[in-house]
Amino acid sequence: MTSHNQELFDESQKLIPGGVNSPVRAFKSVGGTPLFFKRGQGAYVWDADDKRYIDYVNSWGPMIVGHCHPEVVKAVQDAAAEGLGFGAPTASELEIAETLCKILPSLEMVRLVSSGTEATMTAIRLARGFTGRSRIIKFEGCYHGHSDGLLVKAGSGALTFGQPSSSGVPAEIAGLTTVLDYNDVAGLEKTFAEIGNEIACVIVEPVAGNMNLILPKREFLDAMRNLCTKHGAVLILDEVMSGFRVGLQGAHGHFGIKPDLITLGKVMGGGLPAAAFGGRRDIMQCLAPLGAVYQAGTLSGNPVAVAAGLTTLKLVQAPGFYERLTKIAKDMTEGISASAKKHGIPFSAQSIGSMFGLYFSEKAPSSYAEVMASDKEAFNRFFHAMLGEGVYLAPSAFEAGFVSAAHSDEDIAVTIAAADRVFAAWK
Ligand code: HOZ
Repeated sequence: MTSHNQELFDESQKLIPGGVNSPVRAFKSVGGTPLFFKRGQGAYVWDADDKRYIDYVNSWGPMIVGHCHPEVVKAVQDAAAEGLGFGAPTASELEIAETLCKILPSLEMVRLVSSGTEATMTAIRLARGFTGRSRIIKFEGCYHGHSDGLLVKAGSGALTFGQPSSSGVPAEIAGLTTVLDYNDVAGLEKTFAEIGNEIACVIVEPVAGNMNLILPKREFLDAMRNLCTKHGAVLILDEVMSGFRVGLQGAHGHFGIKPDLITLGKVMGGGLPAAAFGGRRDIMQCLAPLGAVYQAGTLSGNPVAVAAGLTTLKLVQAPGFYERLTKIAKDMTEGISASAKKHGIPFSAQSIGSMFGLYFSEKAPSSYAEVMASDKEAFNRFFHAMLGEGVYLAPSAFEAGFVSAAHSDEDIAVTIAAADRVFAAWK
């Protein structure tokens, strides 16, 4: 019998480039046919063939309370019944701004946008407007959305297809982006010593999740903070992925590092398109209509998206919420690692908060080069075998995974047992 996934993919490719609306969905690096999903509930998603999977992609991060949480769905329905959008201020925008600023003391002011790409793109423009400088620093393998100057040696889908620097980006723009190695303090110091007074900002994922999961070294975080302060550059922590994932206060709260600006998305939209950037008041006051740095959006602060985000942000503040997520992510990575060890397979895994990384290498990588040295073919084989077992992991060796509050202890045990069967048959 033909798979409905295959039929849908065949038809989609006739109308949609590559059959997908975002490249990383295309299964290009793992091979095979992308799954077309029709339903999600709690920890599970169902594909077009009605096969159920335990979901560790969680819409690439947002579904931290699980799919279709009844309170989130109700809030969305209630908001939709009042109006799908006004293109004018609403009380719920104020409420989510208050919520964000209360949870994250680094936010003195915040502006809502609709996607992580918008948030990072605007944060960079703001840093340039504030400093009057043009150059930016990013790190190889970090992904900050798809605006021109950030698609230079990027991670996520760009990395998946072996094209980390996009065609179509003018050399004049790419030339303003200096790319350094993640966790490389000496590289940072050297660059600041050479061109420190030209650097508008450093943008970084404080926990990198778009080249698999890479944890920051303490000295790397401190060096970025100190060098930006010393040279008058803006430190932008891109917490689109790690925000409300590593913990309630994101990676910067976890590590105790003070940003000048942060970017948020994913969880704060509860699955709908809402994102934000914010930080120091003196910088944020440069934004129009107060200042000369322009940014706008018809859908910014959309009431339905804000309702989903607000309700999700309420749910994640429940006592013990992050403790449990941290525990199940750790239980799972330790369980899968122990199984790989038992079967003599070079493998490692780690987690932080509700994010996890699985690597076909002896030890967890700490740089882009180490990620690239891991066994990608082994990951692809594992990915497909786990799909067969009813476990949906990100379809790329270069993405972090996510647990949600809907994953039960039983789901975690089932996943570890599935990995054990896969490794037992590995030869
Ligand atoms: N940041 C997400 C994955 N790393 C984006 C998902 C996408 O590119 O579709």
